[in-house]
Amino acid sequence: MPSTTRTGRAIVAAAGLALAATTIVASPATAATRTFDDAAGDVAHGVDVRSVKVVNDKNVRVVVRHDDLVRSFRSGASMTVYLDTDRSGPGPEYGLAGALFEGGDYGLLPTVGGGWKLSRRALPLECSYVSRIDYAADVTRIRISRGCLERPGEVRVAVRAGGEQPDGDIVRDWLDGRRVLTPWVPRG
Ligand SMILES: [Ca+2]
Ligand SMILES: [Ca+2]
Repeated sequence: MPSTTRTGRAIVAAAGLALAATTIVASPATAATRTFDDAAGDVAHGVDVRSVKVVNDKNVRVVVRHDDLVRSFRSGASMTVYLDTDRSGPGPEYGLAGALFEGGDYGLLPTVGGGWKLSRRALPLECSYVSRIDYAADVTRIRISRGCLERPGEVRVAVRAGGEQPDGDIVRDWLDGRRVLTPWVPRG
């Protein structure tokens, strides 16, 4: 019967779409959201990056999941989220750098010299941004108003987390690899 055939095709097509979405995007929500996974346990420190979600919408939001964040400064945990907002300029244009222990400071800084070095001095950015740490969920949530970033279209990020082990060794965990930027995330 024709109606059965149509239904069958529709189901096959839907299954194919669902499979493709699962393969390419870990958490499909809107076109403006992408999630990127990183290896678990590649550094022996709670700051270990597990995944990074980028939301390019009303604000630019970056949600980083870690293995285990703790309040104590002894973790030495820190993170820099580099933001590439302009294809025509080399490397990322901004970096949000901060400590991931309780009471730690953070700041959004422009990059200098080809993208990976942060300016020592913050520009007087007349915009709002915030970085919040959830120690129970082991998540860092960053929200940056578009005005801070000269109202970009698409954006992409690179993430570097670091920490100090009890013996004093410093470890680093880049999302994917050193200075590796994610694919571009379109404006939603
Ligand atoms: Ca990792
Ligand atoms: Ca750039």
